[in-house]
Amino acid sequence: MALLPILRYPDPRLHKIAAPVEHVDESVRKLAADMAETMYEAPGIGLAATQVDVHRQVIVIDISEDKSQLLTLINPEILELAGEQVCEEGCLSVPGVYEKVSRAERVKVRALNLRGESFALEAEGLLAVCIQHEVDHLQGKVFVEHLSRLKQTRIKSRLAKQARITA
Ligand code: GNR
Ligand code: NI
Repeated sequence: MALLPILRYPDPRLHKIAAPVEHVDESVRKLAADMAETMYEAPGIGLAATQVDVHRQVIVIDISEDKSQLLTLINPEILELAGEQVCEEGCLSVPGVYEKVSRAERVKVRALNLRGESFALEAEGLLAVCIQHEVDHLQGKVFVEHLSRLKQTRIKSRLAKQARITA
């Protein structure tokens, strides 16, 4: 296993669109394992391959307290969205920024697991938020793009300033 470096907003590579995985092979299982290790170490509750500069449709999620509920979604497809909730979101690619985002309350998603088998999952609450946040990443969208232009500009300048300080 290996820890992978996480891209930081506003890196343009965060806007690349991930390609579907054609075969769930050892390279995909290795990627998912490395992503899970990276997510747990961060720590975060989700990670999309886009964030580690791999533009393939792979997501890992674990919203449990004790790291016991690892979910891997390959080629996720959102089948249904229902209701609305507002959740304060953060992102490992936008460190230190937490903002309220409105999303669907419930989501039904179909994906492949690590054995290449198709499964469907219905989620609500935080898990539903996390799935939508990660699927956005695979489509090149960072959560701040749900915010006003003004907030996006402020966040960009704050992160650029931070990057100058830490450089
Ligand atoms: O760790 C994370 N926490 C989080 C909190 C609220 C809504 C979404 C998230 S996902 C985030 C990890 C991450 O950046 N995934 O892409
Ligand atoms: Ni994120």
